[in-house]
Amino acid sequence: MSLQSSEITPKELYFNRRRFLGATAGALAFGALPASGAKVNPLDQAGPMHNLTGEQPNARNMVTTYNNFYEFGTHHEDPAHNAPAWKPPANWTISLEGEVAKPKTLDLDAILKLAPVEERIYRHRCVEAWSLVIPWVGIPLSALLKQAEPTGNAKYVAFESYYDPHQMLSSRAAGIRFPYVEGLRLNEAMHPLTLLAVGVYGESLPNQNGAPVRLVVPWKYGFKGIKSITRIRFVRDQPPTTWNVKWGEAYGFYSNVNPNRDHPGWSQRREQRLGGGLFGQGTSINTQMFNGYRAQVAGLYSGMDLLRYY
Ligand SMILES: Nc1nc2c(c(=O)[nH]1)N[C@H]1C(S)=C(S)[C@@H](COP(=O)(O)O)O[C@H]1N2
Ligand SMILES: [Mo]
Repeated sequence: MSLQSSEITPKELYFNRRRFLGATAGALAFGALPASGAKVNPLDQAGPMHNLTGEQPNARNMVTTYNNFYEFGTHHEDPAHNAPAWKPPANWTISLEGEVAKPKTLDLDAILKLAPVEERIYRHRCVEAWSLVIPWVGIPLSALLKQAEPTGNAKYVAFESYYDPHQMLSSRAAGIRFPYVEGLRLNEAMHPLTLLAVGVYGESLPNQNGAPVRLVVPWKYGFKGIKSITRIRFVRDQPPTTWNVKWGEAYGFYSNVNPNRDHPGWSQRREQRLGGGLFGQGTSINTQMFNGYRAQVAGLYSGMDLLRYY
């Protein structure tokens, strides 16, 4: 299937410093090479931006200061205060393990060469019923997963975040188990909308948004978008996931955005789209099935009772 891009957003809608369509990428397209020895930032070569929402992205300031990253605090403002001091290991790698023909460990440079780096604007619907519109930069996760050549036994993909107890909260203080883990069914992980993000707003990910590399699954609640990934395992059985272990009735394995399946504590029918309004409190809007990506992803769940497999 191909991605339905509702439009290519005019660059002024996004940021006046969206360099790639203007300076850098244009120059590269016309054959001008960077000065010899200069390292080209793959983010500078991102192709045209695809807006998969038809909506205008939130202001950068909102997306980088209103976060969930329990390793750096349990309040929305905490990660922007605490995460910037964190020094991720210099040579970040992701290992591919488990039910694969070719287990391997790749560093970020290698990962960014696997597919053209893209910019995609997605809706981001947190399970807490707020939402944002975010311009990510990354590659399809499938490009990375294929490298390991998953065997026929690989039915699910399990992800693990980096965890350093000396620089991050304890599990006890955060109230969830660390390292943070997440999981997808293999065909969800291979879906072309599933993004391995390395940037946002045309720049590398700020620590609070999951530096240097995180998952974005736009038709699922935000907590499926595991941050600061170091390890990916292909497995036979549905893997444990952090929020499901914490409270299964509230946080299902699938966690597809579904206005018909309430959280035990609140309705999921509507969401607060943050950013607008007199005080930046946003506006209340209807939540869409699969967060508005029904046409692209409903086929993954045909025949499944989505109130049972929530
Ligand atoms: N490792 C880790 N990943 C995580 C979380 C977390 O606490 N730890 N929070 C999740 C939740 S609940 C959401 S809504 C998104 C938030 O991403 P953002 O801060 O970039 O908007 O990250 C998800 N990924
Ligand atoms: Mo969330």
